[in-house]
Amino acid sequence: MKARWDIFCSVVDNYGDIGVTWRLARQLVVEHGCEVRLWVDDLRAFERMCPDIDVQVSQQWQEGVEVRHWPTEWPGAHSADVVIAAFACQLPLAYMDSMAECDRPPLWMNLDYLSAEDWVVGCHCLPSVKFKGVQKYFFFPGFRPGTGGLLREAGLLERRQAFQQDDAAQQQFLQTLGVFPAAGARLMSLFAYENPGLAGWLDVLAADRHETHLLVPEGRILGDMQRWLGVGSLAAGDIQMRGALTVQVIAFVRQEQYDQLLWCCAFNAVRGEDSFVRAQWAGRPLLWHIYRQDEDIHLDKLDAFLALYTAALSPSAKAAVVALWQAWNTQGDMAQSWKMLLEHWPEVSGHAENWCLEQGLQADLATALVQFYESWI
Ligand code: TRH
Repeated sequence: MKARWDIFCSVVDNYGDIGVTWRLARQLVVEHGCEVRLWVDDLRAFERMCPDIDVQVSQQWQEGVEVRHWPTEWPGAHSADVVIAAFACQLPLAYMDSMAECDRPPLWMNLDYLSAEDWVVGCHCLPSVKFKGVQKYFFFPGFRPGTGGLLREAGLLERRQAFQQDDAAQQQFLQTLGVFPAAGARLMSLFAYENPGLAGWLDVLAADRHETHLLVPEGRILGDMQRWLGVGSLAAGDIQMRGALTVQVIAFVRQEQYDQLLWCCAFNAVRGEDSFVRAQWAGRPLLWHIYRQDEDIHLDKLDAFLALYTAALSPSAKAAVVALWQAWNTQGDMAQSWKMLLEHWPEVSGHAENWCLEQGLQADLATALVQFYESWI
């Protein structure tokens, strides 16, 4: 019999919560034959990356996943065999009661935030709290052996490599977005939170000898972009040119298309958690705008990832990557650090592919979850 999984997603803000759980839910269905219900409290955030979502209905099927609206007033449902609370969201009390009433209580896990910090390995799969005898476990994604790994669909890297070797497919895809980069222009994408460091970076891109075509999906960075461009508003379809820099605002695309967008670009600025991972699977140099946390604890996470990511780089290339990422996240000098990065472009590009392939050797997160369940029953 197919194992039944319930995944609970409370959208705190932005798109990472739903981005991760939607990706996981699909993969469990398609690759592991699981029966998955995805409970989401905010279908509008979901609709942005999956426009097929009907925000008016409480139950619908999307790509084999049963999508259930999770309203404030719990509609009632029996416990599944595996229950995932994403990012420490609080399950409805009545649902937890139904977990405890099962003859065979479910495997209950908290799917945690992604971090490269050392302590993650020691905490992965440890028991957490109990509710009426039902044990909850921590499940940590991560970059090192001994963690839950990263979400990666089967064949993803092969599909990505084939696409990157197929110029016509890339051009065709870009055309569907209304993107026609000039021959030889460096295509880049920008997905970030508000960031005062943007102006310094754009200054240096505009003054560069080399042309850059910067694709900006609609979102939180547009205010800073408007200020730098000196325009009153920006919307999908707008194109602005300043020196060697072309800025093009594009609509927020479907989640699958966002992958293709990253694959087309020579450099991707990403943020949060899911786009950060997808940019790594793109095998291209990237810049991470980390999600800000109280007391700057996000900076420890940034350092931990940088230490791991840059370990195989030469000291000067490492310094360039670290300087750029630190500048982007702590309002440092983007112009200077971008120039440093350009000086190490071939090494940093080669490294992005190597890092991706190396990470691709680990079991992916969905498989790791299924294996954990199978060893638990
Ligand atoms: O949107 P994010 O900043 O999300 C989060 C949340 O803030 C969350 O609360 C926090 O915990 C987490 O970051 C660390 O960034 P993220 O994680 O990259 O999620 C964005 C999702 O949106 C991802 O699945 C990719 C998708 N996406 C599209 O589908 N189309 C697009 O055009 C773009 C730009 C993104």
